[in-house]
Amino acid sequence: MSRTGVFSDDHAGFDRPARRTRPRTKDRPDYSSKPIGRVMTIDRGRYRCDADGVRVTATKARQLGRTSVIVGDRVRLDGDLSGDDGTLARIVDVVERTTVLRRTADDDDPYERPIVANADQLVIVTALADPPPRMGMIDRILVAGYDAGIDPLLCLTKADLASPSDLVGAYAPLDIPIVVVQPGADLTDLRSHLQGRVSVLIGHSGVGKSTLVNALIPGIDRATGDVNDVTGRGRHTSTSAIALELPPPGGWVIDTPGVRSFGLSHVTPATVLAAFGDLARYAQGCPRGCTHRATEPECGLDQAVLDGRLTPDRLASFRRVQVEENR
Ligand SMILES: Nc1nc2c(ncn2[C@@H]2O[C@H](COP(=O)(O)OP(=O)(O)OP(=O)(O)O)[C@@H](O)[C@H]2O)c(=O)[nH]1
Ligand SMILES: [Mg+2]
Ligand SMILES: [Zn+2]
Repeated sequence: MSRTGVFSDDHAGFDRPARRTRPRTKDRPDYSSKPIGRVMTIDRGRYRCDADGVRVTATKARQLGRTSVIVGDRVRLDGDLSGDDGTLARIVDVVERTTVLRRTADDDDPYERPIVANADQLVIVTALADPPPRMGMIDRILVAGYDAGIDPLLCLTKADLASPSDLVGAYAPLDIPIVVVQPGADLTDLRSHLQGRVSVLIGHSGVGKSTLVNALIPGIDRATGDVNDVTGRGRHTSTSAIALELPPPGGWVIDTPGVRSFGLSHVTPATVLAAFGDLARYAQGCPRGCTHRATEPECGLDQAVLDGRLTPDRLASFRRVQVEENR
């Protein structure tokens, strides 16, 4: 077919009347009265759900097609909800998500990977040593949280191995809650932050996410793993995300597998700047359209460093996570 032929075909398509879509209620049944469960974990196409305290295993109904169902989703359940051994319920609908935490494999990866749904708190778990803390990682997870509209909480573990003062100092300007823990620590402060909320724990392998969950939920017995002496990294002990209910006064924590990287190709520069709340005010003096990159001659952020209002570390940390617009 000639080139012009292709073009005229396209135009013919343009003039075709839009396919009529029938109202949704006629397309499929109304499931709004079906009970709601929360997806706790997913294993080989089986969705383990909590339905009012009953543990129900479900499959995804065929009519949901490619609709994704992820840990933390609230789903309408149909079929056998007894939770008895060998019974299977069906997920017939997914309740609109309040939040979705996403990451990409790296900053060039076009595919967003939703991690969890409906979390309202993002607990950035960082070990003070073994594995050593990486501010770049903390910053990236922070940005993803702001992008998703999830409140951050910085949880510094292994305070028995190193002092938290440097990291606490570095993040103090951001005004986010910080809790410091170590084996046998009093968890009252952490518990009060988790109470009544759905919190997702994110961090490198080996930082102690599952150890924390075990301390918070008596008898839960999540597997924990050693940190490799040679690489200084965890061994990716947890392999899938799981949502677990906290004892009274309640709330949920979602333990996730350790992440190696946290790509942000789905995030815009404005979101990144908003995540660095203390920097936004220095950027008010920037020329119009300033990208705030190191190559901008008159960026207000560089000026703030020169004036001593902003530390070079903090600016460097912001520039590390800067992403291209509309990538
Ligand atoms: N010294 C010390 N060790 C800790 C602390 N918290 C956890 N650990 C140890 O760190 C290792 C890794 O802990 P995990 O809880 O398995 O880490 P994780 O973040 O769940 O790791 P992944 O599941 O691989 O992502 C285990 O050997 C824990 O006993 C702490 O506060 N101090
Ligand atoms: Mg774990
Ligand atoms: Zn600027």
